[in-house]
Amino acid sequence: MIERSFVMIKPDGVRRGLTGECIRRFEQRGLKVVELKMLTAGRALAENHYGVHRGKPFFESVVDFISSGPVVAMVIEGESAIAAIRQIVGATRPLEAAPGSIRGDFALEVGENIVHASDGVETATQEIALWFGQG
Ligand code: DAT
Ligand code: MG
Repeated sequence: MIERSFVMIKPDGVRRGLTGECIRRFEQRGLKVVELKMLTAGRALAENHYGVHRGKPFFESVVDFISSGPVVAMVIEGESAIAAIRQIVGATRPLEAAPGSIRGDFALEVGENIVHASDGVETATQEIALWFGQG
């Protein structure tokens, strides 16, 4: 199935100059970037994006973090894109992320794990609408 995923280089990834490295890995796998923009998310957008985590102890810190500086927001398309991208990104906790994954290669802390990627078809649809609008 050809799928679309919402992918974002988080403020730590942008600050560390890892945007190109991340995009290279997605493209090298055969996936295609179909939308891309750089922006700094406001509080409302950040809270909406992480709405599923509202009430969890780390909610405030992830919202603060994601809105702390510029991010690169993308829609990436391809065969089984959602699972393929999660594989390229690696596990949420960098110490559990396989070497060779983005988080396994470049991150140490769960709070600064470089990239966000949609975790399913429904969340991808919601996140693409949230960040790029319906049109
Ligand atoms: P993922 O980004 O792999 O989809 P998630 O949706 O479970 O992970 O969590 C969203 C982000 O919130 C994650 O990238 C980093 C942060 N986070 C998750 N669990 C955390 C925790 N236990 N402590 C601090 N931050 C956490
Ligand atoms: Mg998630």
